[in-house]
Amino acid sequence: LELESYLRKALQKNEFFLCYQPLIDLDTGNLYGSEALIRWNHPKLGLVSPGEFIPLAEETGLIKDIGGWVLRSACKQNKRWQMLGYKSLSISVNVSAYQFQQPGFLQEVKMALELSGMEPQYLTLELTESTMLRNVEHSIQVMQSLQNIGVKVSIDDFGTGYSSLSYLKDLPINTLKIDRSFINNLRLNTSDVAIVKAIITMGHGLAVKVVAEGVETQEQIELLKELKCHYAQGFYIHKPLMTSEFEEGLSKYA
Ligand code: G
Ligand code: G
Ligand code: NA
Ligand code: MN
Repeated sequence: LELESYLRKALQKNEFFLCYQPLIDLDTGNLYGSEALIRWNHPKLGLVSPGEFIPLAEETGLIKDIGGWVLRSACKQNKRWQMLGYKSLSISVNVSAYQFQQPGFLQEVKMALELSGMEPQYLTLELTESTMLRNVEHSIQVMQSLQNIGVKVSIDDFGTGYSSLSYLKDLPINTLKIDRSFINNLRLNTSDVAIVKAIITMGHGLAVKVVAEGVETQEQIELLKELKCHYAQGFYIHKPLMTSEFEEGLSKYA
């Protein structure tokens, strides 16, 4: 209850900020973009993990405002980086179920794009399988509308939800993001190799991009390259970075 009352005030008190975790293109080694990850710095509690407060924000409906803030902030920041010269830098934003199912969600996305001036093709929205499966018909409609305005849609934590492959062909998506549980222990001679290989092959067949998250070793990178995975993200490449750290990194990729 205390956490909830703190959370209610966090936006107006400016206690949230975003970190950015780089995604690299495995083919070229170039920076593709980043995933925006929310952080909450409370004066008494210190850093509270999103794993703790996002579920609470969902239960209380606060996620609507918080999620809107994340969208607008992430688009604004990415546009700034583009204007520094990194013209094709992309940004991924996590969208939670409650936020995604709101009637005004599409409008909120359009608003974030307008306010930032960022072109839609540089924005990817990450949805989990459980988010989409809450209401498949409605989800497909919203995802289609997003694609109609040029925004990309990614399935986050792919492989951990109710992974029925039957709906995959009907979902308007651009990217599959393989859950880090399959990547963390990925090395030669594990069954994870078979699973990851199958997901990547499926991605190529469906003409969607595949991202591996949770990459923690060079061996994993090599394997993912061999398997023709498009993009990678993980602690081995970079941990989530503060805005200033990300910007310093940018100059090295120039
Ligand atoms: O960054 P970290 O590993 O602590 O994130 C924990 C969880 O919080 C992850 O599942 C991540 O997807 C989620 N998360 C991080 N930032 C956001 C955000 O801006 N919105 C939503 N809905 N979830 C987020
Ligand atoms: O649920 P989602 O995939 O959005 O979670 C993203 C979170 O995963 C980030 O908050 C980040 O802290 C965490 N993460 C990113 N890279 C790695 C990694 O290489 N290993 C582990 N264990 N976690 C990671
Ligand atoms: Na994510
Ligand atoms: Mn994920």
